[in-house]
Amino acid sequence: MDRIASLKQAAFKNGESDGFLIFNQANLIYFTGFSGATALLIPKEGTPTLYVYNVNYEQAKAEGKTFVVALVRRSGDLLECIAEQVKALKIKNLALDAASIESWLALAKKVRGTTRLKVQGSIVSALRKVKDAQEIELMRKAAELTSEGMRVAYETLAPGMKEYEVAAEIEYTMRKKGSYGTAFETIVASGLYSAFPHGGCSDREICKGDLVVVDIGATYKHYHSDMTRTLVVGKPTDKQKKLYDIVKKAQDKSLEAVKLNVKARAVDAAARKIIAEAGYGESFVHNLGHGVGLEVHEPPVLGPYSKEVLAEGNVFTVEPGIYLAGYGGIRIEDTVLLCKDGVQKLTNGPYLLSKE
Ligand SMILES: [Mn+2]
Repeated sequence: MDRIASLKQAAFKNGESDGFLIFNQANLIYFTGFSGATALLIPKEGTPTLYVYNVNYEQAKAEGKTFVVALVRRSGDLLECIAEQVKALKIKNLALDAASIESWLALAKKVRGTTRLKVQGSIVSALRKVKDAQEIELMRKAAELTSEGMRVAYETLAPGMKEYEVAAEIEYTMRKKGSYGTAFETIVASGLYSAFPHGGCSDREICKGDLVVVDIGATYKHYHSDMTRTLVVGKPTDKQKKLYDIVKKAQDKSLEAVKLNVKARAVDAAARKIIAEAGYGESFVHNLGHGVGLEVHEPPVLGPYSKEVLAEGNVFTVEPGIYLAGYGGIRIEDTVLLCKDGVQKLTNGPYLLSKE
């Protein structure tokens, strides 16, 4: 079933809504495959309307063949165009995936007396959590490119290099092999900066003995991926080895816990238990993982407070870490796919603490 048909089934089946308005950029790409649209109106019956500005109009007509393409001449006209169409189609209950407060109030005013608005973003989010075959293929490709980048990170890292030089080699390779861009700003965080989960990438020179957290992601046709490895430039100390083994074991145990219909928080707990038992519970300062897809962070969340249940077709990260301020940090992350018969790693690469 195509994605719009799935949305219609989920949103309109009980008669609560008879139209769905999509504003969120990733959701627009999900339903249209096109990144230049501003809004999409999906009525219960008939052809959806794609709203685009002049700058993207010709491309939308070329790429959005299954939609009515409506030209919006000025930004102030968008809600007016939508309101007219909503009234023409006699939509009584319009669901929205998201809207700014200003847009919501303005649209509500324009359709007052004819149409009620309600937020139903979770319907789209539930669809997007379960990747279809086409999405999985694109995500495999994105993950493959990311793994290539990580291979280059291992090859390149050496004392005396600046963090940004390593990032440049990684990004060059991913791009050269077909990546459309990076899923987020590349992290090459060395020394004390490795203790900051979002340590970034600076002009710092990498020193012998440093822990270096490399967190990267390629994109492929709008799909993201996410992978982290940590290594020591030079010979690791006993403490570095010990911390690495704890994090690796936490990842292994949580991956063992990933199964169909398992609570996401149970998977988080499997990793957290290993780290806590080793005495570093307070130093695992983030969730175990997050969904990946058209966005690098999307549902399902794998954390202690998550209410999600994992299902076939979910793609998410498994990324335990230990961060010790004033010392350094270690994180290991892979993007994985939950299949009928178990979990599959989409990102692939060795788990080596050092090249020595
Ligand atoms: Mn991540």
